[in-house]
This record gives sequence, structure tokens and C-alpha cells, in this order.
Amino acid sequence: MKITKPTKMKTVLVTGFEAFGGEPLNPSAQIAEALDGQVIGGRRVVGAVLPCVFGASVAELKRRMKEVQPELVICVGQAGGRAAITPERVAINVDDARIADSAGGQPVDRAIVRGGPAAYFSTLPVKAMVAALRAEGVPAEVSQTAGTFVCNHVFYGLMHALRRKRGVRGGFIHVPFLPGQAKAGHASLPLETMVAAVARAVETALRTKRDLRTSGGATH
Ligand code: PCA
Repeated sequence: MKITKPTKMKTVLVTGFEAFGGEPLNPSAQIAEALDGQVIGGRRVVGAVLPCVFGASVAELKRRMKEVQPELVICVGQAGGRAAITPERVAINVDDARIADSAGGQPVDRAIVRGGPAAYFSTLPVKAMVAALRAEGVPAEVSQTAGTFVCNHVFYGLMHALRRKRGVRGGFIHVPFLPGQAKAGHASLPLETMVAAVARAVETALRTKRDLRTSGGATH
């Protein structure tokens, strides 16, 4: 009798961030925790929460990538004030913090990787993800900037780490506040909607090798 070892299920890494900036919670951490252990598109999702700290966040991301060996990495962060789920198109090589991170660090106009490229594009099918979410009635749009705080920092660090890893794709999605967080006038989305949206984004990324070419760029 021939005994074959069961093949290990492929994995997807989804990260969120701890709460920051005086907020009691961060929807991205709750999304990562909710998706941890789920199976999407035949892959096991590992959810992890990163510190909202320049440097340490990327170190923790790389540690988890080494451990999990994912074929897809989607980092998620909170963008308070946004009204939609926003896959990010591009990470830029600069840290420029308006507020201190959770360890008191506040870099200004500092390269993330000295001598690194000015920017990296997401290797996620951002337009296909937006289309899939909109088809389900979830507000979504491609974002042209992930800012210059810890989210952009992690996004750039991720894409820099993946630059020579053929076959492993990655990118970043910003999500709005939760209803309990949103101050007057700020948009929000319920947690269930955001968890389902990121799950749909993972599923869409896994089955879409070539992004859609729908128009949808900003006019300014
Ligand atoms: N949002 C911040 C950092 C952590 C988070 O969830 C940002 O947009 O940079």
C-alpha cells in the first residue's frame, strides 16, 4: 500500500492593526481575528495583529510571513473618515507621521527603505476586488494613496519583501470606522460587512490572476 502524506493546505495571511490614536479599538484587528482559521477558496486564513509602530510592524509582518509561508498577503488598516472599503493601489517610500505611533515614534520625511524604489504597486487585483464588493452592494473604491503613516509603511515593507518572491501576491486594504467609533459626520460600516468584504477580497484575489481594466481613476 502506498501511503501519501496529506498535503498541507495553502495559506493566506490577513493582518490588522492594534488600536491607535486614542481609539479604543481598530476594526482591522477585529477583521483579522474573525478571519483567522477560516477556509476561503481552499486556503486556510491566518489572521494576525500588528503593532501600530514604525519598524516593529514590518518586523512582525515578516516574522509571520516566514512562519505561515502564505501565497497571498492582505494587510488591512483603519482609515477613519473613509466611507468605503478601499484597496490601495500604491505604497510610497516615505514615512511622514502627523501623530506619534504607539511607541512614540514620529518620523518626518524619512525613507522607509533607503535607496529603495519611490513606490511599489499592489499586486492584488484591486479593480476586480472593488467590482466584486460593489456587486454585493458594499461601498468600495480603489484608493490612490495609503497615506504616509504606519499603514503605508507596512504596505511598502510588504511589497519590498515580496519583490523577489515569485508567485506570492500582496497588498493593502483600508477600511472605515466601526459604527461605535465614528464621530458625528463620519461614515462607518458594521463589522460583519467588513469581515465579509475582506473575505470576498481574498476570494477574488485568489481566483483573479489578471485584474479587470475598468475605468475608475480619480480625475484630480
Ligand atoms: N491605520 C493607520 C495605521 C494603523 C491603522 O489601522 C494608517 O492608516 O496608517
